[in-house]
Amino acid sequence: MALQTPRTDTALHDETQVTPDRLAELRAQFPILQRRVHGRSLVYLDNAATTQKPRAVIQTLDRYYREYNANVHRGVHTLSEEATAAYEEARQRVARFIHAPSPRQVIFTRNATEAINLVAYSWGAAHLGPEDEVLITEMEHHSNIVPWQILQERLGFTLRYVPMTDQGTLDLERLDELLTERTRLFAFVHVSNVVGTVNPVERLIAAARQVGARVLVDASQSVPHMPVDVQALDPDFLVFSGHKMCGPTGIGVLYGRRELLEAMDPFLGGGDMIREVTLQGSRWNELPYKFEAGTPAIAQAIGLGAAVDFLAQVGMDWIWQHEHTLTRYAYERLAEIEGLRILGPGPEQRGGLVAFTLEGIHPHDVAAILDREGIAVRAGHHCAQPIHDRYGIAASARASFYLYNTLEEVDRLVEGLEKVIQTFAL
Ligand code: C6P
Repeated sequence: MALQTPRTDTALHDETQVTPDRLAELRAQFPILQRRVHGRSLVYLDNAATTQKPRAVIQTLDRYYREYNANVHRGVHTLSEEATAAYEEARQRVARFIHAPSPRQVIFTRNATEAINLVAYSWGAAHLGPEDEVLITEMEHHSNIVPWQILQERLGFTLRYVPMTDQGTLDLERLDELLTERTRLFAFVHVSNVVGTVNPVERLIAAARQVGARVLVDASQSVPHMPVDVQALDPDFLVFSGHKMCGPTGIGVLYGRRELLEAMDPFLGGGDMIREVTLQGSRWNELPYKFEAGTPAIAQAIGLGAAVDFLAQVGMDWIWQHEHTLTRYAYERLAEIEGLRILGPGPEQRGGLVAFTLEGIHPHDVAAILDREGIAVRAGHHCAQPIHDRYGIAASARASFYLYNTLEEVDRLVEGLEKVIQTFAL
């Protein structure tokens, strides 16, 4: 298991016991969970796509717009100073949350996708040529495939893939052969958004280091769900999205090793990322501003700061443990359903999600019928077509959990799936 030493410093609740009281108290902080959909109480199981927002985050956004909405780093007036202070404080909160050595190493982007593109264009374009290789895996989300394919067209490097086993884990036996002295970058997903596999991130980073390759970790499905310590892991780059961890949409994070970020050229040009502009040329601002051109997502960053505080208070160990309980239960109950095939490894090797197919029933039909029961799951290829190709299928249905989900909701899912099967048996 790729979990690191559990953090206790910020966890106010260190009990890992998932009690009904504790859950009810947490659920009460998410107003949307009171909603009814098609006359049924909402069962929200699409958390890998995006999570719901607690009152603390909603109120933070509301307060920003009501009380101190202004542009940052530009004005000397009170509102601008307050907005700047809150924006920079959010960066510090995020840095603390992932144990970054300095907030300067936390670059705010729009999302994980933009963070990967930033690395591709700012680092990749300067370091990759026809002799080089970039290694990714068959298990990646499109956002960690397509930027490298686009860049490959331009720069002519070789893009290689670590294959996936039938069990939905990485074929680590192939690693020695795939990581060579030509590999400049190994970019891989920490937790898969389809098969749920928790990859052995320490081992993968150590293997990359042996051949001198840089490492990018796509932590979109890990940072929201488990303690992640970037100093303990020590990747060169690590990315994630705010909206998958109780934060607003439109805000993501690139964490980077300082000397690499210092040496990289900007990704986008414009206001705020410069120290000086003349008609002859420009000089870049210091970190992190060099990578934050234009007016940033101010409210969203401040909202993300509130989200990481909320998660730290709940306790990342507790969240991981709770999701594991739900996943193990879901895995067992779903495995009882005839014709249902779960993609990926057993519950001990996976994060809080289960993607599956139902024999003879299209995943979109599964999701549409579940929706009539008030249950939100995702259907499709989940922006990971190569994984589905690997299994010879076009799509799957996926239930993904978060800190507010309950065992009763897993039961509702199973009942819903029984209805789906009955509908198609008619
Ligand atoms: N996966 C899902 O339903 P963005 O869109 O940039 O916030 O996140 C991209 C991304 C990158 N890596 C992984 C492992 C992901 O799961 C995602 C987003 C969502 O599975 C939306 S497609």
